[in-house]
Amino acid sequence: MLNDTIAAIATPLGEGGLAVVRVSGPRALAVGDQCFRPLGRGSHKPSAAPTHTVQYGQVLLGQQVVDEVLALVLRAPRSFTREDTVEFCCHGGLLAARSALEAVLGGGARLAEPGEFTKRAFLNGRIDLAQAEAVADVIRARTELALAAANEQLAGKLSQRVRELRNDLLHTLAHVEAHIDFPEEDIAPDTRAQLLERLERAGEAMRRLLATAREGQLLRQGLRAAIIGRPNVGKSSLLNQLLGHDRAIVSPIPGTTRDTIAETANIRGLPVVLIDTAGLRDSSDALEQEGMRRSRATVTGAELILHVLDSACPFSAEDQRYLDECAARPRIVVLNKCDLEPRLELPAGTAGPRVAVSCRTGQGIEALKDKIKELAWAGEIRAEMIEVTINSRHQDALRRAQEATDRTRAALSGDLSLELVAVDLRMAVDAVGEIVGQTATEDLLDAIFSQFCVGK
Ligand SMILES: Nc1nc2c(ncn2[C@@H]2O[C@H](COP(=O)(O)OP(=O)(O)O)[C@@H](O)[C@H]2O)c(=O)[nH]1
Ligand SMILES: [Mg+2]
Repeated sequence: MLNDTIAAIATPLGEGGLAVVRVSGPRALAVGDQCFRPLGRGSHKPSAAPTHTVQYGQVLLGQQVVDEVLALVLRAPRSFTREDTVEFCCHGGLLAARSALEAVLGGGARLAEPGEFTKRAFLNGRIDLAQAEAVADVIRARTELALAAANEQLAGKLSQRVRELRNDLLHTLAHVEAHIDFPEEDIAPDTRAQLLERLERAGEAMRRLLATAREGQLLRQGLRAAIIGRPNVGKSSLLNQLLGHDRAIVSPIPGTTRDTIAETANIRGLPVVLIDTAGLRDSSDALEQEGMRRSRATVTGAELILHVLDSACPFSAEDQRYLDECAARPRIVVLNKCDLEPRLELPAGTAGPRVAVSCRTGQGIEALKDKIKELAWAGEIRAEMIEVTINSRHQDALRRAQEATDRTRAALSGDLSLELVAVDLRMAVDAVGEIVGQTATEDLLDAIFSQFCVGK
């Protein structure tokens, strides 16, 4: 598969300043030669260009000039894919990039699948699987903290810990297997104790890695926070305030927001997916009923509830219903419209922290952000906390490794046959290896790389 040459547009489709057409594979330079005409003194065809140089010229589709470009030439193995690579820096806009891509495909390249450049970087040993996933995390990062975590993983912080763990398990496995090969030599009690101690250490390393799953999920998927409350209390206004721009329609007419709106806000570096709901009140209007059905589903799936109340209105039975509905959920009671004369009296014993805000003046919004951050992430966020943050795939692999390690320990201390011990230990080694791709099936690779964009 790796002996063909792939190509794709690596930039988003649409009008823009520049678009990049990327070509990688053993024939990349030859393909480049076919469709690139160097212009001016000192410019060369890709095959004649030194590595890591930029050549100025034109892309030709047949005899037709389709764009004036800069061609970046990177020779194997000093490229992202470790293959010969040519990148054409075209004018932005759909047609120029598409025509350049067509020229490249006409020259003998084939259209790349999603994530195929990164997959080649992995298959050619430039990065491991956890680092390849980090490439996608970098692209998708929505806050600076999420980006910092992705960059740590790309730099290999997680990979290093996983490799140490796997080596430790392998070492133990080698020991056990050596004894299987010489069954007449019984395993000495102190050797057995040493092996158990090693396994204990490995189990501890797994626990420490698994403990980062929540942060990993938070940084990658964001915290889902539903904004609820009766009509006209200022839910849409609060969404706009927390986003820092107007997204939802704010209006004095109750029932304006009929659909749920979800937008990611950057709150103290954490991505928080804010969901403005259409209200949970009863209505005979079909559209509103559908809106309400979705609201209920949203509220059920949210990890945090922001219950907005109008502090300028007396407490009502409807407010009570909302309070009851989310009594047992992590919740912040947001007392909005604090710029007006206060008329609200909350019932005694209302659970959850309270923050008084005004979406009109912005008062209290920063305090609300602090409270949201506090509930999402206990304590200060320090750099070393985001060095390693595993994703759900890593979590699944580590859990299997942990179970297998626990079984190994039980078997070893219970004097079971060493063959059985070895089987479980091998499972643990393989599960840990999946994280960095040392044990990876074609299905697993497909599942990971198909989530990438084309051209990456
Ligand atoms: N005085 C005052 N009015 C507000 C405040 N927040 C929202 N409003 C007004 O309350 C009305 C309803 O707001 P909206 O955000 O649409 O409420 P929703 O129905 O809960 O989404 C609008 O007229 C807003 O301008 C506030 O903090 N102070
Ligand atoms: Mg609204």
